[in-house]
Amino acid sequence: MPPTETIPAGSSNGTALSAPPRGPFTAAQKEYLAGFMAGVSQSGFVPFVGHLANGTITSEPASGLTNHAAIPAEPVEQTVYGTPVSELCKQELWKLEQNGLDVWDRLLAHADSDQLPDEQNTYYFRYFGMFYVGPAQESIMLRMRIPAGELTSAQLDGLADMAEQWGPGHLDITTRANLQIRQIAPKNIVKVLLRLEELGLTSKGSGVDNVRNITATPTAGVDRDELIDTRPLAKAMHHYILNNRDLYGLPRKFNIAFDGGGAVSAAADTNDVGFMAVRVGEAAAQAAGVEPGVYFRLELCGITGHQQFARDVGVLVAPKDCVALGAAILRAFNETGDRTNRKKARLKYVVDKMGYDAFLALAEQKLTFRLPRLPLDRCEPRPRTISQGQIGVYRQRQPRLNYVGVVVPVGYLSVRQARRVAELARNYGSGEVRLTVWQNLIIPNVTDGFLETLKRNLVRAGLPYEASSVSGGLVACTGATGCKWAASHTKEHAVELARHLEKRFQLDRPVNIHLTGCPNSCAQHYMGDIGLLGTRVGPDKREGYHVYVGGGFGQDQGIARELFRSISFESLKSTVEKMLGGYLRHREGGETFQAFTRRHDMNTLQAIFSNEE
Ligand code: SRM
Ligand code: SF4
Repeated sequence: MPPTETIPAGSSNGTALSAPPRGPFTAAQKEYLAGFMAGVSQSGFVPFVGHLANGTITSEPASGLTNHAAIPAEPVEQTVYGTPVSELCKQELWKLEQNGLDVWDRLLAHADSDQLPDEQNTYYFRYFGMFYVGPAQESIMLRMRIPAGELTSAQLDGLADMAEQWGPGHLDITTRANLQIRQIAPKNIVKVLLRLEELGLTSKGSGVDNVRNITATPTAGVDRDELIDTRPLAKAMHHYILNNRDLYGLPRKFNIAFDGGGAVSAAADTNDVGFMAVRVGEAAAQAAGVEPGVYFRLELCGITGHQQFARDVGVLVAPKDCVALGAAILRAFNETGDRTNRKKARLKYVVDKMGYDAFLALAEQKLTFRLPRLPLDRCEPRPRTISQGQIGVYRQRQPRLNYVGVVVPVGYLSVRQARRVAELARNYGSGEVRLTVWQNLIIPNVTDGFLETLKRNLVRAGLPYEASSVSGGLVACTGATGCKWAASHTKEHAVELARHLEKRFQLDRPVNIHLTGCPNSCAQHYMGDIGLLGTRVGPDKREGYHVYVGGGFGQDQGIARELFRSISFESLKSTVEKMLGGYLRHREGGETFQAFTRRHDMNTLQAIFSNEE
C-alpha cells in the first residue's frame, strides 16, 4: 500500500472565476489540485484551541494538538483525513477544488449576470448562507446566524428593510432560533450580504458542511432558575468557529447548543453536542477532584431525524473550557467523519463505529487539560422545566422585570410585525429580542408598568402570547412552498390545522405539534407531542401526513411513535381533532397529551381516537 498524505479539507485559496467549473475533474485539474494541496500540506498549518476566560477567548495555545498537515517524505497518494481522493463523495471533491469560503468572485459573477447557481455553486454559496432553493422557488434564500437567538431592535428593523427591499416581505424564524429571508434575486445576493454585515450579522457557515447557528436557552440571563447565562458561551463558540478555517468544511452539518439549566429548555439534547448546565455539590465535587459549583455535562450525538437524542458521556466541563472542548470535538469529527457517504457522515455514525469513549479520548488529546469524570446522577437534579415556558408572561430573575414570550405561528413574521416587535422591544423592553427554536420570539426586560401596554400592542399586531393556544406549540419546516424535498405544504397546513383546532378546543396543557415535509426532519417531528411527517397519499398523490405521538425532549425525552399512516390533509384536521378530543375526555387528572399517549399502546390509542365523534 502506498504511503498516504493527509490534507486538511477546504484549505485551498481558490482562484478568480471566469466561468464556474462543472462536472468531474479533468486530468489537468487533478494535476493542479494535487500540486496545490501538496503545497498547502507543507505550510505547517497548526490550529490551536483557545480557552475561554471571563467570557472572552484568549490566545493561549493548547499543546498536544495533532497537526493535520504532516510533511510527506516521498510522493504519496492524496487523502483527506485518511480517505483517498478517489473515494471522496462529490461534495468532498468540490471542497478540495475550492474552499467554500473563497467563492466571493463566484458570488460577484452570479450577481453581475443575475444568474442562478449550478449544482456545484449551489453547494459553495451555502457557505455564505445563500441557498438556491429551485425548483421550489427559482430564487435564493438567505439563512443567517443569530448566536443564542439574540437580536437588537436595530438589527430586526434592518432585517425587515432587507426583507421588504430584496425579499418577499416577511422573515422566517427557523428551528435553530435563526432567521431566513426568501425569494432573493441572484442580482441582489452581494448587496444582501453587505447589508447583513452592516447590521453586525453574518451568514457564514450557516449551510452545508458547517457548524450551524449556535443555540442557547432563549431565556438566558433572565430565567429565574438558571444556573448560568449561556449567551456568552454560545457567542464565544460562534466567533471561534467563524474565525478558524479548519472548522468549516466538516464531513457534514453540525449542531451545538448550550442549556443554562433553568426553567426553559434549549432542547440541547437534539444537537450533535449539547452542553447542559448542572450544579455539583461538595461531596460530588470532591469525588471528581474539582471545586463545587456550576459545570456543564457534555451530551453527544443528538440527531432526532435519525431517532436519536444526545447522550451524556460522563464528564464535567468547566464553563471556561466549553469552547475549547467544542473545537476539539469538531477537530476530532473532522478526522474521523465519513467523507464517502453523506448518509452516514454525521457525528452519530462516527461514534456508532468507534464508541463514545474512544471518540471522547480523541477529542481530549487535543486539549491542554483533562476533563473531570463524574456520573450524571452525582450532580444536583435540575428543577422541572416549564413546558412552553418560552410562551407567555414570566417574572425575570431581575426585580420588577418580565419577559414576554410571543407566539409567531410557524415563525412567519411579516415586515410590519417585525418592525412592530422592534419598536415594542425598544419602547417597553431593553431593545432586545430573542428567537426560539420553536419558531417564536421573546421580548425581555419589560418593566411591570409597561406590561399591559405591551400585551395590548402585541395582540393588535396579530402576535398573541398565550401558551395554551395550539399556535403556541406549532412548529413547521419550510415545506413545499420553498423546499424541493417537501411532500406537503407544512407551514400553510399547520396554520390551517391550528385555526381548525382553536375553534374547537381551549387547551389547559400545552400541546406541541411539529410538521416536517420530508424525513430530513427539519422541524423534528419525532420530538413533538404530535409529529406530522409529510407524505403523498393515494393514487392521486394528495398531500398528507404520517402521524406520530408522544415525543418529547429534555426531561420528557422520547421519540414519538407512529399512530397513523398516510392521512390526507383533508382528513388530518378531523383526525387531530379526534385525538385532542379523545385525550381531553380520557386523560387522568391533569395529565399532559404526551403522558396520556405514552400510557397507552398504539392499538388502544387508535381505538380511543376512532370512537370520537
Ligand atoms: Fe434542515 C436540509 C430547512 C433545521 C435536518 N433544511 C434543509 C434544506 C436546506 C433543504 C435543502 O437541502 O435544500 C432546507 C431549506 C428549506 C428552505 O428553503 O427554507 C432546510 N432546516 C431548515 C429550516 C429552515 C427549517 C425551518 O423551517 O425552520 C431550519 C434551519 C435551521 C437553521 O437556522 O440553521 C432547519 N434541519 C434543521 C434541523 C433542526 C436543527 O438543526 O436543530 C434538522 C434536524 C437535524 C437532526 O436531526 O440532527 C435538519 N435539513 C436537515 C437535513 C438532514 C440532515 C441529516 O443528517 O439527516 C437536511 C438534508 C441535508 O442536510 O442533506 C436538511
Ligand atoms: Fe425541506 Fe424536508 Fe427540511 Fe422540510 S424537512 S424544510 S421538506 S428538507
